[in-house]
Amino acid sequence: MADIRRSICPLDCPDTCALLVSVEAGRVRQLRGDPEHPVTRGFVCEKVAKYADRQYSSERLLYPQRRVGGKGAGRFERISWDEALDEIARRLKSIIARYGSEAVLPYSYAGTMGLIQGASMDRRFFHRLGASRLERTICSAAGTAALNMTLGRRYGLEPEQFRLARLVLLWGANVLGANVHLWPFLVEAVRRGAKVYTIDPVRNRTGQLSHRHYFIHPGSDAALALGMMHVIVAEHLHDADFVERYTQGFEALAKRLEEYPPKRVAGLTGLTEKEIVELAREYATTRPAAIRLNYGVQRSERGGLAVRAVSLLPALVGAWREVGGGLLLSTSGAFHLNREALERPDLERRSGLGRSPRAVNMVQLGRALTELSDPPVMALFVYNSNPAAVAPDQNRVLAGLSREDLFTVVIEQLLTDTAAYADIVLPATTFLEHTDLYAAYGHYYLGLARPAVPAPGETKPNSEIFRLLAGRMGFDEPCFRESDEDLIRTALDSGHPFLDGITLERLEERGWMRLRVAPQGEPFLPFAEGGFGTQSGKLDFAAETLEYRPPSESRLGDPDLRARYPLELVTPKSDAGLNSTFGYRDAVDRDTAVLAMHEADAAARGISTGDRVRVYNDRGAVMLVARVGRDVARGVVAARAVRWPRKAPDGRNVNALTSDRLADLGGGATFYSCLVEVQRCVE
Ligand SMILES: Nc1nc2c(c(=O)[nH]1)N[C@H]1C(S)=C(S)[C@@H](COP(=O)(O)OP(=O)(O)OC[C@H]3O[C@@H](n4cnc5c(=O)[nH]c(N)nc54)[C@H](O)[C@@H]3O)O[C@H]1N2
Ligand SMILES: Nc1nc2c(c(=O)[nH]1)N[C@H]1C(S)=C(S)[C@@H](COP(=O)(O)OP(=O)(O)OC[C@H]3O[C@@H](n4cnc5c(=O)[nH]c(N)nc54)[C@H](O)[C@@H]3O)O[C@H]1N2
Ligand SMILES: [Mo]
Repeated sequence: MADIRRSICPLDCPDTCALLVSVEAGRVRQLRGDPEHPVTRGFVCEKVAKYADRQYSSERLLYPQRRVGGKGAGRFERISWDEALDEIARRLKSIIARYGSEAVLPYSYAGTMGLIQGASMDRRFFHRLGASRLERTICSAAGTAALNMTLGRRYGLEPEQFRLARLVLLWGANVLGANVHLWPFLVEAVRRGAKVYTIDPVRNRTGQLSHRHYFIHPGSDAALALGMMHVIVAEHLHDADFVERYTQGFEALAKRLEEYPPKRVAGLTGLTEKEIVELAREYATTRPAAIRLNYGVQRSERGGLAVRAVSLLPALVGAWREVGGGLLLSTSGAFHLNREALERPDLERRSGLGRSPRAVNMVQLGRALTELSDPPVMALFVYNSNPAAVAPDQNRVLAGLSREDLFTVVIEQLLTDTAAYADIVLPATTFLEHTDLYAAYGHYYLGLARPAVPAPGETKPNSEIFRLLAGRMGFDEPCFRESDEDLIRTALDSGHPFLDGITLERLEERGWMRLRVAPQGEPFLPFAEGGFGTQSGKLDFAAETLEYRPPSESRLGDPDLRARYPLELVTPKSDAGLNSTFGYRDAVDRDTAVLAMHEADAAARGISTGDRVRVYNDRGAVMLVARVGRDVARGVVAARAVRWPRKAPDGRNVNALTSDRLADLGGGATFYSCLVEVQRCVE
């Protein structure tokens, strides 16, 4: 008989599902969605339904190992935990003695969204050590900075309310692929008569199923939003009352908008003048109107401005007033957990460095490993991330990871491309084997998960590994002895009203609870009456910052570059995977091997569907298989991310092409501002 255990999906996805896990004889059999959870609603995506394949994969790391072959060769010998921890402590101490503590660089991202295994003991450890600080910018930094500037708070429209919208703009949002639990609410809205439009350089499944699809030039979203605002203000379709009460800077905005007439915006975005005018009118006059903005729009050189400009729209038309109106990019700002107490940045003072350590932007890992001096990075500590696959400018990253004098520790579940470069590999538990607390960024439910099955082999949770390392390094502060339960209580103890009544014990009952964002059963309307998180409490249009220029790597960018590399490459996520987490799946392998091309661009290069093509620029090259059609506009090519490099023909994925240039805000990544040329391979 199977036991049913509750869990929470740890993946970096807006849906953060509540799961029911059936366990038989100590093994996970099946994962299902919790039918009671208002957003999960009883179903999970295919990759998570099949998570047992990952859990029990032959690639699973079960013991600590030490490198015996060359860097990257992936040849290891089994060692004991004591040997591994002793060797790490010895190497760290000698590197710190010679180069100083900033020669140590942690590298982690969102392999798990759990706070305990993602941002607690590990952060304490590196703060206490005085390691270089990692700026965790690879995903959402530009958009985060932009939302903080405009709304002042990362709150958004609740997913459950989309069912009441009459118009939904899916703006850089592949809902079916990367946020599938929003889909049923859209289906409900459509049944009630709503229209759904997609704005995306790629027409994926979501675009195919929408009422209208707008092929927008990559990185030009700010121009479209400004163009829509131009029409709205020129035709007096804005909500003058909302603007008057809850915003500032409207006069200057109106002046700025004169620079964005539909004709100019058509040239910048690829939409026609008529489309821009009609979209603006429909958006301003349909109530409630919802925008699902996703992070695809901000992975560009103008990504910060794009999110700023789009997030002004609902305030301009007063969409925040209604249930079912407004915008959703992230809800994460509502999880007012006590992160400071979890991460303890104050421990830096005890590191002996005498100041705050330098910051290293994770987008520029390749540069950090190959160019930083004073001190150079001599020890790299990777966990919850797979930079050999996911970081841009892959050739530089791999050159850095190949350095014989770099001491690399990787804590992993599977032998990833990054782990293959490690000197020491430590085996980590999965979410089904450890305890964690989960905030979300696509809804307002906080989750708690206990192990569903025992940890296999000698795997350990990250929190335990950093506790052990702290001991080896002689850190005797009591905070390094706190249990995972202590850490959860610490996180919940922030005093914020949204966490009122939410305790570890109450979370244990069902595994999840709604934040107290509104009284029970009532919708949360974050900005219906203003209440923006800015200093003045008003949304500031800040017109002086609303100046759009095309990205340098785009069809309207640097003329020399676009002459050599005339095609704009976007590399959005694969429906079958989650970044590189499911890189072992054949479905991911197939999906990420394809380059979508417009038929005119293909014809000009003598390329047909099924041809092997070489995609290249100054940074590198990858081999893909062409799929010719009309899924992308002319001038754009698209390949899904993120393939395991070692599964690709020459050990490189699309990140061999992407740039480590930073976005206009927040130091964010610019994966989707990337010019390339494509050529047919002669076999
Ligand atoms: N199945 C699956 N789900 C996932 C992930 C995954 O890898 N697979 N990844 C997770 C992660 S890490 C994140 S951050 C979230 C959010 O993930 P998102 O950032 O929303 O996902 P992407 O697919 O990268 O981008 C969304 C859409 O934006 C489009 N896009 C690209 N450039 C532009 C542009 O300049 N303008 C406009 N308008 N659109 C553009 C892409 O073609 C894509 O359809 O999803 C999560 N969910
Ligand atoms: N070309 C291109 N590149 C991209 C993107 C893109 O759209 N296009 N998207 C970017 C985005 S949005 C993001 S968020 C990044 C994602 O980058 P990452 O956060 O690095 O995501 P993953 O590739 O999924 O790698 C997560 C790793 O963490 C491991 N892991 C999971 N749980 C645990 C745990 O509990 N302990 C330990 N020790 N390890 C664990 C998994 O096994 C996995 O190998 O990629 C970025 N790269
Ligand atoms: Mo992400």
